[in-house]
Amino acid sequence: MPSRINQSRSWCVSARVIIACLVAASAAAQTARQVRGAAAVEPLQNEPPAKIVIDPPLAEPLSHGRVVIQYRTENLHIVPVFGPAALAVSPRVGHIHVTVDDAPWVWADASGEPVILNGLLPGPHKILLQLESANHQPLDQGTVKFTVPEALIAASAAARTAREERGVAAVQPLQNEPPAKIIIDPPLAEPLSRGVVFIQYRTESLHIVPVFGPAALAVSPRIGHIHVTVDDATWHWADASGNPVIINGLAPGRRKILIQLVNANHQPLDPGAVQFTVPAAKPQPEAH
Ligand SMILES: [Cu+2]
Repeated sequence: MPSRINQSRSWCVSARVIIACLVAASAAAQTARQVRGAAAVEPLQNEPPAKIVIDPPLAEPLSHGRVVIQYRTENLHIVPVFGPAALAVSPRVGHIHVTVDDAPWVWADASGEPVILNGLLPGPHKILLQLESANHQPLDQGTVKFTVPEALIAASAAARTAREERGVAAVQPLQNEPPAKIIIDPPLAEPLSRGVVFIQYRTESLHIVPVFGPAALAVSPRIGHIHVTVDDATWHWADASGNPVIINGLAPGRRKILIQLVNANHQPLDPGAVQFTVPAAKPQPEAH
């Protein structure tokens, strides 16, 4: 059946043209490997070095005093997996450490979501994002500097309508939901003895989800996230990962961490606080 053969030949030719066009079009774009890193089957030693690429804070939220920093990683997957055994995992996994204004302490974030901070005082600020291996070894880092505007914060706070402040009214099914609650455990004893604050929590009648804004108030089941404040600071960071709160490097002494359950539009639903003592560093045994 020669006509069939001709048909399939001409199909092949046009398919080749299409493929050629597709290749040409995507040549400008990055390959999947360039963006996603090594495939999971490749040995770790073949992976190029891990990198972090950080954007400046989003301009519009910053004008309201809200700091939203997007970042992406190369050759490392952000995963909430920790410890020396995870160093052998391929593709490479890790997380970030966030430092605000040269503080001696950091918090760990393994969500891969943007870093969000609220309540920083007007003026210049500096956020350091360190890319860490699963065992907390630094791999790469970057700093963003920005200024929280003064006049705009006051202006926007005064100009807020009730609707902006409260968001849209919740729909009927949501009203039938029992109040959202947060249950916070004391910091785990073993990490705390090493100065690492590891706080687990769970929520009731609210799902922790990285979805924000007034429209999300109408979502049922109720969604929200947490705001974490250290030692009565003016500012807090937002966490919508549902992972434990991990802070390292706090100075020894009595500490207070506020973990506030908030709705998707950042209004408080249930405040939670843990108080604990960071022990003084144990003297290191002398090396012989
Ligand atoms: Cu929030």
